Amino acid sequence: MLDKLKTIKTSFQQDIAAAADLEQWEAMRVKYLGRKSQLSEVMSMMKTLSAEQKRDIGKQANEVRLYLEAVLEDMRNALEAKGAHANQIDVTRPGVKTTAGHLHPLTRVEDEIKRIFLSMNFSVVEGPEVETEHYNFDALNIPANHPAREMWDTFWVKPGSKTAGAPRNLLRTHTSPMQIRYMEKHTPPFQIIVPGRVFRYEATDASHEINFYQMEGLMVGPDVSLANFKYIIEEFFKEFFNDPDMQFRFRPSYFPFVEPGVEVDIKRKGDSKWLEVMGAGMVHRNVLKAVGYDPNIVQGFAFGMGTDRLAMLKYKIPDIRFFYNGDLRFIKQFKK
Ligand code: YSA
Repeated sequence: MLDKLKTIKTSFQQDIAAAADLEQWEAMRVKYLGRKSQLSEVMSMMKTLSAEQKRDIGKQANEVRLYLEAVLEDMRNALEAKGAHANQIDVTRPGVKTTAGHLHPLTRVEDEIKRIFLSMNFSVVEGPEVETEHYNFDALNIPANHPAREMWDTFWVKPGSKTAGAPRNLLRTHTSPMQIRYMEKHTPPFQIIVPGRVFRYEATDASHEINFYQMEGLMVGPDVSLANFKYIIEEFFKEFFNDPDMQFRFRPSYFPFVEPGVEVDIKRKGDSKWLEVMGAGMVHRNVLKAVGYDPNIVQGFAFGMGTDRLAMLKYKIPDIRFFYNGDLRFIKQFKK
């Protein structure tokens, strides 16, 4: 037992030199003075000894205990004085530069579009990404089996109900369904834009994604005309591309929910060819009637543009897939 007491003391002396903070100090205290320590083992064996041995070994064991306690106490005071708490901040160390995140280029472009339309008194509204067939197609004057449905390759959502005739759901193929949802609940005059994510079941390439963003616009009121549309949209693009002298071309086009329908092309300073930037038109009489408006009293224009395509033009990005592949080397270029 005397040998054991000696070993405890030697091993303590070696160990204690390594205690650099209060956490390690506590581990040391438990190891040498805790209930399961070797010293406590020696103490509990005392009762097996004769009275004489007890006196002798008991005295030595007590001395070792007092020694351990004294050294530990000194050590603790020293560590506390140094402020060496395990979690303590060392204020003398040099600071670490924090890296702040930043907005994705598509978010920046969407924000910029919103800013311009808000300045023209438009409101921003949003709608669901999972839509019903009714809002995405039927209410927009695109009944089932209409060939125009081919314009929007669709991701259908598995039906939750097997009931025949239950409404079918889909991932919205454009932001136009929000025109209907908004008109059903509001009375003209109003002007809104609808930013949002849309989905199409089509092959991807440098200018096509299956998931991309659109910005819808709708203005309805008495005497709203195509001339109003032309003015607003020209103001918008001039500001968006910061090019007051850009040229515009309005070509006839077809969308079932407008009549007439137009396609807008722009040519900016330095562009060698016309760039197609949006589909638009005067809201079709059938659509106005379906939401309970009288088309002889109110008219409206609507438009839809691809946010990704505008971002590509603004920042000269050759491939839409860069926006989505999560490569930080690309994204970090858009830090302001
Ligand atoms: C037309 C008339 C209105 O009164 C209102 C809205 C519209 C737009 C219509 N809802 C629509 O979706 N037309 S579109 O199929 O031609 O798409 C509009 C824009 O989305 C395109 O001009 C293009 O910029 C973008 N787009 C279409 N498919 C895309 C895409 N962007 C990326 N990937 C795709 N796969």
